[in-house]
Amino acid sequence: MEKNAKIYVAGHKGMVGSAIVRKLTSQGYSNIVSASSKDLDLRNQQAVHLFFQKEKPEYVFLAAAKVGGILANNNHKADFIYDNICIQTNIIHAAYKNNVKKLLFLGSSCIYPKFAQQPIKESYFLDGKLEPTNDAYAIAKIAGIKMCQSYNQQYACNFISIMPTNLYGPNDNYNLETSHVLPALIRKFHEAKTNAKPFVEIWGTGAPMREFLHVDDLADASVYLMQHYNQSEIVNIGTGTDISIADLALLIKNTIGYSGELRFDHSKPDGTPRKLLDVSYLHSLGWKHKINLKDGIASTYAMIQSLL
Ligand code: GFB
Repeated sequence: MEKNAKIYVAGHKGMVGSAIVRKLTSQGYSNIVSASSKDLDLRNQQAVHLFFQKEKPEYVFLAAAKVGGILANNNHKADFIYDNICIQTNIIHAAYKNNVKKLLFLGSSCIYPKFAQQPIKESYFLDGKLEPTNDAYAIAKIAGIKMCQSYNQQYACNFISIMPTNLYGPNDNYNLETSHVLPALIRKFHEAKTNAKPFVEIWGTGAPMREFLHVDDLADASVYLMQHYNQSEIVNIGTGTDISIADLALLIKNTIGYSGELRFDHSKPDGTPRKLLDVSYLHSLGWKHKINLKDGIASTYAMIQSLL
Protein backbone atom coordinates (compact mmCIF):
# COMPACT_ATOMS: atom_id res chain seq x y z
CA MET A 1 0.00 0.00 0.00
CA GLU A 2 1.78 3.12 -1.30
CA LYS A 3 1.72 6.24 0.93
CA ASN A 4 -0.32 8.19 -1.65
CA ALA A 5 -2.72 5.31 -2.43
CA LYS A 6 -6.38 6.22 -2.26
CA ILE A 7 -7.80 4.50 0.81
CA TYR A 8 -11.48 4.36 1.76
CA VAL A 9 -12.18 3.82 5.46
CA ALA A 10 -15.86 2.87 5.75
CA GLY A 11 -17.12 3.72 9.24
CA HIS A 12 -14.49 6.40 9.90
CA LYS A 13 -16.48 7.96 12.75
CA GLY A 14 -16.86 4.72 14.70
CA MET A 15 -14.46 3.38 17.31
CA VAL A 16 -12.67 1.05 14.87
CA GLY A 17 -12.76 3.24 11.75
CA SER A 18 -11.51 6.33 13.60
CA ALA A 19 -8.63 4.30 15.10
CA ILE A 20 -7.70 3.04 11.61
CA VAL A 21 -7.71 6.62 10.26
CA ARG A 22 -5.44 7.72 13.17
CA LYS A 23 -3.06 4.84 12.48
CA LEU A 24 -2.93 5.44 8.70
CA THR A 25 -2.36 9.18 9.21
CA SER A 26 0.43 8.53 11.72
CA GLN A 27 2.13 6.25 9.17
CA GLY A 28 2.04 8.97 6.48
CA TYR A 29 -0.92 7.83 4.38
CA SER A 30 -2.30 11.07 3.00
CA ASN A 31 -5.09 10.16 0.59
CA ILE A 32 -7.86 8.83 2.84
CA VAL A 33 -11.47 9.18 1.70
CA SER A 34 -14.53 8.80 3.86
CA ALA A 35 -18.19 9.75 3.85
CA SER A 36 -20.45 10.32 6.83
CA SER A 37 -23.71 8.37 7.13
CA LYS A 38 -25.61 11.61 6.44
CA ASP A 39 -23.97 11.88 3.01
CA LEU A 40 -23.82 8.18 2.17
CA ASP A 41 -26.23 5.53 3.48
CA LEU A 42 -24.16 2.37 3.13
CA ARG A 43 -27.35 0.28 3.15
CA ASN A 44 -28.32 1.88 -0.17
CA GLN A 45 -26.82 -0.19 -2.98
CA GLN A 46 -27.06 2.48 -5.67
CA ALA A 47 -25.54 5.17 -3.45
CA VAL A 48 -22.60 2.92 -2.57
CA HIS A 49 -21.96 2.03 -6.22
CA LEU A 50 -22.05 5.71 -7.25
CA PHE A 51 -19.63 6.56 -4.42
CA PHE A 52 -17.16 3.90 -5.59
CA GLN A 53 -17.47 4.97 -9.25
CA LYS A 54 -16.75 8.57 -8.28
CA GLU A 55 -13.98 7.99 -5.73
CA LYS A 56 -12.31 4.88 -7.22
CA PRO A 57 -10.53 3.86 -3.99
CA GLU A 58 -7.59 1.46 -4.34
CA TYR A 59 -7.80 0.05 -0.79
CA VAL A 60 -10.83 -0.37 1.47
CA PHE A 61 -11.05 -0.90 5.23
CA LEU A 62 -14.60 -2.17 5.83
CA ALA A 63 -15.09 -0.98 9.42
CA ALA A 64 -18.68 0.21 9.00
CA ALA A 65 -21.16 -1.92 10.92
CA LYS A 66 -24.05 -1.84 13.33
CA VAL A 67 -22.52 -3.01 16.61
CA GLY A 68 -23.57 -3.24 20.23
CA GLY A 69 -23.37 -5.19 23.45
CA ILE A 70 -25.22 -8.31 24.50
CA LEU A 71 -28.65 -6.68 25.09
CA ALA A 72 -28.64 -4.56 21.93
CA ASN A 73 -27.74 -7.67 19.91
CA ASN A 74 -30.44 -9.73 21.57
CA ASN A 75 -33.22 -7.12 21.39
CA HIS A 76 -32.61 -5.73 17.87
CA LYS A 77 -31.73 -8.81 15.85
CA ALA A 78 -33.53 -7.64 12.71
CA ASP A 79 -31.57 -4.37 12.63
CA PHE A 80 -28.28 -6.16 13.28
CA ILE A 81 -28.74 -8.69 10.48
CA TYR A 82 -30.32 -6.29 7.94
CA ASP A 83 -27.96 -3.33 8.38
CA ASN A 84 -24.81 -5.42 8.47
CA ILE A 85 -25.67 -7.62 5.51
CA CYS A 86 -26.65 -4.57 3.41
CA ILE A 87 -23.57 -2.53 4.34
CA GLN A 88 -21.01 -5.27 3.75
CA THR A 89 -22.70 -6.70 0.63
CA ASN A 90 -22.85 -3.28 -1.03
CA ILE A 91 -19.25 -2.42 -0.22
CA ILE A 92 -17.73 -5.80 -1.12
CA HIS A 93 -19.57 -5.97 -4.44
CA ALA A 94 -18.75 -2.34 -5.30
CA ALA A 95 -15.10 -3.02 -4.44
CA TYR A 96 -15.08 -5.92 -6.92
CA LYS A 97 -16.89 -3.91 -9.64
CA ASN A 98 -14.49 -0.99 -9.26
CA ASN A 99 -11.27 -3.02 -9.21
CA VAL A 100 -10.26 -2.26 -5.63
CA LYS A 101 -6.75 -3.70 -5.14
CA LYS A 102 -7.42 -4.95 -1.64
CA LEU A 103 -10.18 -4.90 0.95
CA LEU A 104 -10.02 -5.72 4.65
CA PHE A 105 -13.26 -6.96 6.23
CA LEU A 106 -13.74 -6.79 10.00
CA GLY A 107 -15.57 -9.77 11.44
CA SER A 108 -15.95 -10.66 15.11
CA SER A 109 -15.08 -13.46 17.51
CA CYS A 110 -18.83 -14.19 17.87
CA ILE A 111 -18.74 -15.99 14.49
CA TYR A 112 -17.34 -19.03 16.34
CA PRO A 113 -19.50 -21.73 17.97
CA LYS A 114 -20.81 -20.96 21.46
CA PHE A 115 -19.06 -23.99 22.96
CA ALA A 116 -15.92 -23.92 20.83
CA GLN A 117 -12.81 -25.54 22.28
CA GLN A 118 -10.56 -22.88 23.89
CA PRO A 119 -8.48 -21.10 22.78
CA ILE A 120 -10.42 -20.78 19.52
CA LYS A 121 -8.46 -21.55 16.39
CA GLU A 122 -9.49 -20.18 12.98
CA SER A 123 -10.21 -23.77 11.89
CA TYR A 124 -13.19 -23.98 14.34
CA PHE A 125 -15.18 -21.62 12.08
CA LEU A 126 -18.63 -23.15 11.27
CA ASP A 127 -17.96 -26.12 13.49
CA GLY A 128 -21.00 -25.81 15.82
CA LYS A 129 -24.05 -23.83 16.96
CA LEU A 130 -23.82 -20.09 17.60
CA GLU A 131 -24.49 -18.17 20.83
CA PRO A 132 -28.22 -17.21 20.57
CA THR A 133 -27.89 -13.64 21.98
CA ASN A 134 -25.85 -12.54 18.96
CA ASP A 135 -26.60 -15.09 16.25
CA ALA A 136 -28.15 -12.50 13.88
CA TYR A 137 -25.02 -10.33 14.04
CA ALA A 138 -22.79 -13.41 13.75
CA ILE A 139 -24.65 -14.72 10.68
CA ALA A 140 -24.17 -11.33 8.98
CA LYS A 141 -20.44 -11.43 9.75
CA ILE A 142 -20.22 -15.05 8.55
CA ALA A 143 -21.85 -13.96 5.27
CA GLY A 144 -19.22 -11.22 4.94
CA ILE A 145 -16.37 -13.69 5.40
CA LYS A 146 -17.87 -16.10 2.87
CA MET A 147 -18.43 -13.26 0.45
CA CYS A 148 -14.78 -12.17 0.62
CA GLN A 149 -13.61 -15.75 0.18
CA SER A 150 -16.01 -16.35 -2.73
CA TYR A 151 -14.91 -13.17 -4.57
CA ASN A 152 -11.28 -14.20 -4.10
CA GLN A 153 -12.01 -17.64 -5.52
CA GLN A 154 -14.26 -16.67 -8.44
CA TYR A 155 -12.92 -13.22 -9.37
CA ALA A 156 -9.32 -13.34 -8.08
CA CYS A 157 -9.95 -10.45 -5.69
CA ASN A 158 -7.71 -9.79 -2.69
CA PHE A 159 -10.28 -9.44 0.11
CA ILE A 160 -8.98 -10.40 3.56
CA SER A 161 -11.00 -10.98 6.76
CA ILE A 162 -9.90 -10.47 10.35
CA MET A 163 -11.74 -11.56 13.54
CA PRO A 164 -11.18 -9.17 16.43
CA THR A 165 -11.96 -10.12 19.99
CA ASN A 166 -13.97 -7.70 22.24
CA LEU A 167 -12.66 -4.17 21.68
CA TYR A 168 -12.49 -0.98 23.78
CA GLY A 169 -10.85 2.44 23.64
CA PRO A 170 -11.46 5.98 22.35
CA ASN A 171 -14.83 6.71 20.67
CA ASP A 172 -16.58 3.79 22.34
CA ASN A 173 -20.33 3.80 23.06
CA TYR A 174 -21.19 4.63 26.70
CA ASN A 175 -24.98 4.25 26.42
CA LEU A 176 -25.81 1.68 29.10
CA GLU A 177 -28.58 0.05 27.05
CA THR A 178 -26.52 -0.56 23.92
CA SER A 179 -22.84 -0.59 24.98
CA HIS A 180 -20.42 -3.44 25.55
CA VAL A 181 -19.38 -4.43 29.05
CA LEU A 182 -16.13 -2.49 29.39
CA PRO A 183 -17.43 1.02 28.59
CA ALA A 184 -20.62 0.22 30.53
CA LEU A 185 -18.64 -0.62 33.67
CA ILE A 186 -16.41 2.45 33.32
CA ARG A 187 -19.53 4.60 33.25
CA LYS A 188 -21.30 2.73 36.05
CA PHE A 189 -18.30 2.90 38.45
CA HIS A 190 -17.60 6.53 37.55
CA GLU A 191 -21.21 7.55 38.23
CA ALA A 192 -21.41 5.47 41.43
CA LYS A 193 -18.24 7.14 42.74
CA THR A 194 -19.41 10.64 41.75
CA ASN A 195 -22.85 10.12 43.34
CA ALA A 196 -21.61 8.07 46.34
CA LYS A 197 -23.86 5.17 45.34
CA PRO A 198 -23.35 2.15 47.66
CA PHE A 199 -23.31 -0.52 44.94
CA VAL A 200 -22.80 -1.10 41.21
CA GLU A 201 -24.93 -3.54 39.26
CA ILE A 202 -23.10 -6.03 37.02
CA TRP A 203 -25.18 -7.98 34.50
CA GLY A 204 -25.21 -11.77 34.67
CA THR A 205 -23.22 -13.97 37.03
CA GLY A 206 -19.77 -12.43 36.53
CA ALA A 207 -18.48 -15.88 35.52
CA PRO A 208 -18.18 -15.42 31.72
CA MET A 209 -14.65 -14.97 30.45
CA ARG A 210 -13.81 -12.32 27.87
CA GLU A 211 -10.68 -11.19 26.05
CA PHE A 212 -10.23 -7.43 25.52
CA LEU A 213 -8.11 -5.68 22.90
CA HIS A 214 -7.46 -1.93 22.75
CA VAL A 215 -8.77 -0.50 19.48
CA ASP A 216 -5.40 1.17 18.74
CA ASP A 217 -3.84 -2.31 18.73
CA LEU A 218 -6.60 -3.51 16.40
CA ALA A 219 -5.96 -0.57 14.05
CA ASP A 220 -2.23 -1.36 14.09
CA ALA A 221 -2.97 -5.02 13.23
CA SER A 222 -5.41 -3.99 10.47
CA VAL A 223 -2.88 -1.74 8.73
CA TYR A 224 -0.14 -4.36 9.22
CA LEU A 225 -2.25 -7.12 7.64
CA MET A 226 -3.37 -4.82 4.83
CA GLN A 227 0.34 -4.37 4.09
CA HIS A 228 1.48 -7.97 4.58
CA TYR A 229 -1.35 -10.53 4.37
CA ASN A 230 -2.89 -11.86 1.15
CA GLN A 231 -4.81 -15.05 2.02
CA SER A 232 -8.51 -15.90 2.16
CA GLU A 233 -8.04 -17.66 5.53
CA ILE A 234 -9.53 -15.62 8.40
CA VAL A 235 -7.13 -14.25 11.05
CA ASN A 236 -7.92 -13.95 14.77
CA ILE A 237 -6.90 -10.65 16.39
CA GLY A 238 -6.57 -10.66 20.16
CA THR A 239 -4.19 -10.71 23.08
CA GLY A 240 -4.33 -14.44 23.89
CA THR A 241 -5.43 -13.83 27.51
CA ASP A 242 -8.86 -13.39 29.05
CA ILE A 243 -10.46 -12.31 32.34
CA SER A 244 -13.77 -13.05 34.07
CA ILE A 245 -16.41 -10.31 34.05
CA ALA A 246 -16.21 -10.25 37.89
CA ASP A 247 -12.43 -9.64 37.75
CA LEU A 248 -12.86 -7.05 35.01
CA ALA A 249 -15.32 -5.26 37.29
CA LEU A 250 -12.76 -5.28 40.13
CA LEU A 251 -10.04 -3.96 37.82
CA ILE A 252 -12.26 -1.08 36.67
CA LYS A 253 -13.45 -0.43 40.22
CA ASN A 254 -9.83 -0.11 41.42
CA THR A 255 -8.78 2.03 38.45
CA ILE A 256 -11.60 4.46 39.15
CA GLY A 257 -11.14 4.31 42.91
CA TYR A 258 -14.67 3.28 43.90
CA SER A 259 -15.17 1.69 47.31
CA GLY A 260 -18.74 0.36 47.20
CA GLU A 261 -20.08 -3.14 46.49
CA LEU A 262 -20.64 -5.18 43.34
CA ARG A 263 -24.11 -6.69 42.84
CA PHE A 264 -24.73 -9.29 40.16
CA ASP A 265 -28.05 -9.13 38.30
CA HIS A 266 -28.83 -12.73 37.36
CA SER A 267 -31.85 -11.69 35.29
CA LYS A 268 -29.47 -10.41 32.59
CA PRO A 269 -27.85 -12.86 30.13
CA ASP A 270 -24.27 -14.15 30.45
CA GLY A 271 -23.91 -14.93 26.75
CA THR A 272 -21.04 -17.14 25.60
CA PRO A 273 -19.26 -18.67 28.62
CA ARG A 274 -15.81 -18.09 27.10
CA LYS A 275 -14.35 -16.90 23.80
CA LEU A 276 -10.60 -16.73 24.02
CA LEU A 277 -8.97 -16.49 20.62
CA ASP A 278 -5.95 -18.55 19.65
CA VAL A 279 -3.60 -15.90 18.27
CA SER A 280 -0.74 -18.17 17.18
CA TYR A 281 -1.54 -17.65 13.47
CA LEU A 282 -1.44 -13.86 13.98
CA HIS A 283 1.87 -14.11 15.84
CA SER A 284 3.31 -16.28 13.07
CA LEU A 285 2.44 -13.47 10.65
CA GLY A 286 4.66 -11.13 12.69
CA TRP A 287 2.18 -9.09 14.76
CA LYS A 288 1.58 -8.95 18.52
CA HIS A 289 -0.51 -6.55 20.65
CA LYS A 290 1.25 -3.86 22.71
CA ILE A 291 -1.32 -2.37 25.12
CA ASN A 292 -2.09 -4.40 28.26
CA LEU A 293 -5.60 -4.30 29.74
CA LYS A 294 -4.73 -2.41 32.94
CA ASP A 295 -2.97 0.41 31.06
CA GLY A 296 -5.64 0.44 28.36
CA ILE A 297 -8.45 0.88 30.89
CA ALA A 298 -6.52 3.63 32.73
CA SER A 299 -5.81 5.60 29.54
CA THR A 300 -9.38 5.16 28.27
CA TYR A 301 -10.81 6.39 31.57
CA ALA A 302 -8.44 9.37 31.66
CA MET A 303 -9.55 10.30 28.16
CA ILE A 304 -13.32 10.13 28.66
CA GLN A 305 -13.71 10.92 32.38
CA SER A 306 -14.70 14.55 31.78
CA LEU A 307 -17.30 13.55 29.18
CA LEU A 308 -19.18 11.06 31.37
O1 GFB B 1 -19.67 -6.86 26.16
P1 GFB B 1 -20.96 -7.60 26.15
O2 GFB B 1 -22.19 -6.78 26.05
O3 GFB B 1 -21.03 -8.61 24.96
O4 GFB B 1 -21.09 -8.46 27.50
P2 GFB B 1 -20.59 -10.12 24.60
C1 GFB B 1 -20.07 -9.30 27.97
C2 GFB B 1 -20.45 -9.88 29.31
O5 GFB B 1 -20.46 -8.83 30.29
C3 GFB B 1 -21.82 -10.53 29.37
C4 GFB B 1 -21.66 -8.92 31.06
O6 GFB B 1 -21.76 -11.70 30.16
C5 GFB B 1 -22.67 -9.46 30.07
O7 GFB B 1 -23.80 -9.98 30.74
N1 GFB B 1 -21.97 -7.59 31.62
C6 GFB B 1 -21.94 -7.27 32.94
C7 GFB B 1 -22.37 -6.49 30.95
N2 GFB B 1 -22.33 -6.02 33.14
C8 GFB B 1 -22.62 -5.50 31.91
C9 GFB B 1 -23.09 -4.23 31.49
O8 GFB B 1 -23.34 -3.31 32.28
N3 GFB B 1 -23.23 -4.06 30.14
C10 GFB B 1 -22.95 -5.05 29.23
N4 GFB B 1 -23.10 -4.81 27.92
N5 GFB B 1 -22.54 -6.28 29.63
C11 GFB B 1 -20.98 -9.14 22.25
C12 GFB B 1 -21.86 -9.52 21.11
O9 GFB B 1 -21.13 -10.18 23.14
O10 GFB B 1 -19.62 -9.07 21.93
C13 GFB B 1 -21.51 -8.85 19.86
O11 GFB B 1 -23.21 -9.36 21.48
C14 GFB B 1 -20.03 -8.74 19.61
O12 GFB B 1 -22.11 -9.57 18.82
C15 GFB B 1 -19.29 -8.30 20.84
O13 GFB B 1 -19.52 -9.95 19.14
C16 GFB B 1 -17.79 -8.31 20.64
O14 GFB B 1 -19.12 -10.29 24.66
O15 GFB B 1 -21.39 -11.11 25.39
